[in-house]
Amino acid sequence: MVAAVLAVLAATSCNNPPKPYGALPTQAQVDWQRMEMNLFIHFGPNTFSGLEWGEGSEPEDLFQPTALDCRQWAKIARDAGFGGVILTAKHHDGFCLWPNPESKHTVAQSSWREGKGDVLRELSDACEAEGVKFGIYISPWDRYDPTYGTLAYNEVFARTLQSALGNYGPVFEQWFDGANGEGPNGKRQVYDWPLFNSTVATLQPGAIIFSGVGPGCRWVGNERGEADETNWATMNTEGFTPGENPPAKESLFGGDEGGACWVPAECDVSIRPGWFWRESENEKVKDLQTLLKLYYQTVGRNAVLLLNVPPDKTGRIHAVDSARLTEFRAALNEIFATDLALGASVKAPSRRGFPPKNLTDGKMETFWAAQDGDPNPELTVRFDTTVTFNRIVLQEYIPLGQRVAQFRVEAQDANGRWIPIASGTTIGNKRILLTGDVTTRAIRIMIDRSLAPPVLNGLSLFEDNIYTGLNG
Ligand code: FUL
Repeated sequence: MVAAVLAVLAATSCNNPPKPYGALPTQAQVDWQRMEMNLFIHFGPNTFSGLEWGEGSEPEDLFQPTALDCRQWAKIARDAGFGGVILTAKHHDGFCLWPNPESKHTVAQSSWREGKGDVLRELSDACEAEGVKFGIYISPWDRYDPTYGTLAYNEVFARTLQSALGNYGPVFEQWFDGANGEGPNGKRQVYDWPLFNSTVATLQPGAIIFSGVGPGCRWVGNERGEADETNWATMNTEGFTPGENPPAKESLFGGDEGGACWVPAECDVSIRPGWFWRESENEKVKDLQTLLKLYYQTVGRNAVLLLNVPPDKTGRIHAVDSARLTEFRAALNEIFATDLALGASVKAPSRRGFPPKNLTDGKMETFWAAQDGDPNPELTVRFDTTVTFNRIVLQEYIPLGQRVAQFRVEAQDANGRWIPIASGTTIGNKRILLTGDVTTRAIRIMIDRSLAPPVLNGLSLFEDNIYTGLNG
């Protein structure tokens, strides 16, 4: 006990801790961002019809997975390093993958397992067994529900949320799709977002709510798996609503500097051309180089990657996709196996009782903080021997807010001269800079602009011999 208290004091060594700056994350948002990657599962009648957007008129019997295996999905997610799985419990066609008492268009009306099947149950059990988190996508747009386009639908939808969020254990993320077309009677719906969000918050207070404006995390504004190089977790959401009245594309892509709310970006992208499985796309599963590129331009740019890997008609993830994820994990393990900066000596003239060596100790909860009022702090890292690297990873201690707006990195050559090797704008939870091979005994980081004294908790260097692209 005493040892634990001493360890915490040593970790923060805080007689004078830095003050938080601006909008701040909740603990759930910090935990969510540090998960880095989640698996998206698009599964439902479209898996069997080949459509991307089902019409709502599909017979319930169309849904006939022959060997549903949610345990396989959860295991694949865990083995590939995805912290959570998010399932399309109801897509735009309205078909519910659980027996939702609010609807007559669900697994309960299907002959599949004689109406006794429940994919949400199987997946939540599987996630618990495999140690990954369980998340739910529910489309507000519904092309089946007869009340769609009337006030009554908002109540039906809130009760649908209750049924999905109230009966299957903890949910780490609730995904609200922004698509909003016409219902079966040709009408559109004005959604009651305050009702929907408060329903989620009441039933699952820890759940991160995804939508075009959060409040938990925001859509990045594209479906190609890319966040902007300048990416703030903060955004001004006032006056905007999900779907219909979105913030500007640039705000979704890169956040707003000094924005009033903490709504980090999530990048949803499919491993295949479509969101749902199709035989014809088995040959078009993204290759390893593309997956690595996605990783660098999402996780490496202060965002979370939500990679869609849709199961096939059997209800299992196809061998092509699972093999690709195995390759992806092996590559990431290899690239990030050896942190060449781990334990390196760091000097920073500017500090406030938080030693700069906290940057290279490999821990998330220890940090270096620049002195108040120091606009351009500088850090110098020296290595015992020459190191060769081509990836620089910087991390801000986000529980205290996001601050850094511009920085440069230089390396010392054999003659002692400092040579520019990289520059960037925002850092946030994680920024990975891609460089050519750099061989040196020292680097320095100059922070040229920061909204408040910088607080960094990570500086790592790696040598990636697998990804051949330059974009990151
Ligand atoms: C979009 C939907 O229309 C697509 O079908 C898919 O679910 C994607 C993740 O979101 O808005």
